[in-house]
Parts: sequence; C-alpha cells; structure tokens
Amino acid sequence: MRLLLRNMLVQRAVDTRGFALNRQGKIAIAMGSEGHEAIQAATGLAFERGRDILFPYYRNTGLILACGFSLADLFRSQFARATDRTGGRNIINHITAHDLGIASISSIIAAQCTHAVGAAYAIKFRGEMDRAVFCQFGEGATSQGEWHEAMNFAAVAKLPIVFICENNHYAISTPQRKQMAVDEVATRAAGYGMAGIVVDGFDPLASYEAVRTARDRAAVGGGPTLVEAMCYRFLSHTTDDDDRTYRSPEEVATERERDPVPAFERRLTEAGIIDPTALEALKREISAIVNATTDAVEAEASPDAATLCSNTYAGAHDPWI
Ligand SMILES: Cc1ncc(C[n+]2csc(CCOP(=O)(O)OP(=O)(O)O)c2C)c(N)n1
Repeated sequence: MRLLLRNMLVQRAVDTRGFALNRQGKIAIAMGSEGHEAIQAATGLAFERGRDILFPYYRNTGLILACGFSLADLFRSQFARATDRTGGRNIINHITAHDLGIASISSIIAAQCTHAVGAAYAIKFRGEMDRAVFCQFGEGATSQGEWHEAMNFAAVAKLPIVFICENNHYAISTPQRKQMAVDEVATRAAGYGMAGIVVDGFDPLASYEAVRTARDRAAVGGGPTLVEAMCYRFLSHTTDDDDRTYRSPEEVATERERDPVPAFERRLTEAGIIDPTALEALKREISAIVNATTDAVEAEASPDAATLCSNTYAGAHDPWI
C-alpha cells in the first residue's frame, strides 16, 4: 500500500514539474496525467516485471515509472537530451524500454492495441505460461477501428491480454457522450465474447484487485478482459490545450473533490498505515528526488546538430532501446 502511495505521489510530482518546465520554456510540451494516478499505480503493481509486456499510451507517465522506467530517462525524454533512449528524437514521454518489457509509445490512437494483440499471440503461440500483455488506452481510442479489431481477435484467439481503458471522459475536447452511445466502454466487451468490468479508477486498491485478477486469468489461459477504470483528467489534455473552451472550471472543481491522491493519503493515515509525519517526509523525499533529477538532466547535452538526420529513416544505427 505504501508503494502504491509512493508511486501516486511520484506521478503527481512529475506531472506538476512537466507543466512548470513547459511554462518556463524548457520543454516543448507536457502531458498531464493528474487524476490517473490510482489506476496507473495499481496497474504498475499488477505488472510482473521480467514476464509481462506493457503497451502503454502517452498519458502513462506514472505507469511506466511504476514498471521500472527511470525518472532520469523520463526527464531525458522531456528535455530531448542526447542521452534520451531515442536520442532526443521522439515527442516527450513516447519512450521505449525493451529491457523492461515496455513497447514504444505511439501517438497514433489505438495503434498499440493491434501491436499488443500480436505480442499476446506470440506468447500463446510459443506456449509460454504466466505471462500477460497489458494494453492501455483512453475511452476515445475505443472509437478507432483498430481497437475493435484488436478486441475481436484477442477474444477469438483467447489471448493472454488485459485491455485497460483509462476513462477520463474526454478525448481532448470531445466528451464521452459525443464519442459513444453507451455509458460504459466495458459493456462492449460482451459483443466480442470477452469479460468486461468497470472499476473505480480513483481507488488504487479496487483497481489493483481488478487488474491483477484479469492479469492472472490471462496468464493461465483464461483469455482477455476489458477493464474500464473510471477516472478524470484534472489538467488540460496537454500544455497546448485550453480546457476552459470545452468544460467549466466548476466541473473540474467538483471532480477535484474526489482527487485520488489526497483521498488515498487520508485513507492510509486514518487506517494507521502511515502517520502524518512519515507522509510529509515521503513527500519531501520525492520532491528532492524530482528536483535533483530535473537539474541533473537539464545539465546534460542536447543532441549534436550534425546527427539531425541519423536514426530517422536509414543508416547503420541500432534500433531504439
Ligand atoms: C489516429 C489518431 N487520431 C487522432 C489523433 C489526435 N488525438 C491525440 S490524443 C486524442 C484524444 C484521445 O483521447 P482518449 O483516447 O480518450 O485518451 P486521453 O487523451 O483522454 O487519455 C486525439 C483525438 C491521434 N493522435 N491519432
């Protein structure tokens, strides 16, 4: 439970830093994941390192960190430093970590769903047990054809995969009611012959229970599950978006009252799992780590301009790691 809390606090601190760095003109863009901390910390805890494979999407800052991606590498991506795993080539947070079982993040909505199904098919084809694939996306992605193809194929082939929809009710400016005629994405699972469940994505314990159960079922040949985690995006879609043009500050303020981070802090302090002094110390420790990492990475070199055209289309280069 302390690990869940820690990972949620780290995600919140990194998000806040990303927005500040953008406003200071130091990074080109930042993507907020505030409101997604509980489901992402829970998914990271359910993910079996060294066995499972993660196909994340661009809002999964907290999840990739919870799966072992280093904070320094994350900031290298944000600052586009030469030391970045993609050599400073990719848009921020679009990381790749083959060593951690984390597939490349693509900005193309739902593209990762068919890739994830391919990976799950490979696991099944090779007869490997106790391995599962995690496929992450927002509710907007479920309008894409690729998502439906992925769901159908996974169910027909009974693949070891968990589809996790982080439903924050907006696809940039498009509210869910203009995106689909159902209240819950999970109801669509039945149409493919797959289990579908809805979970409170603000509750890290309920989210862990749901994701872990689905993961364990997938890993023993029980087939795929669609887990829909209801959450909310407190910040704008990215720093390039002004959310006041499509939702009211009152709506955001109302949702903020259910903010999963202070709610989980309260839950753990009230249960005596962490005392207020230890909680403050934990927050200070995380803040110091995020500050030190930001400063260290900011001081690193940018890619050499002479390498501008390398590692893009052709050349004798190693693939991104
Ligand atoms: C195929 C495709 N269409 C449109 C876009 C533009 N786009 C980027 S993010 C986004 C919204 C996706 O919303 P959702 O899947 O709900 O995830 P969220 O950002 O809310 O977490 C869109 C439409 C894109 N990147 N790819």
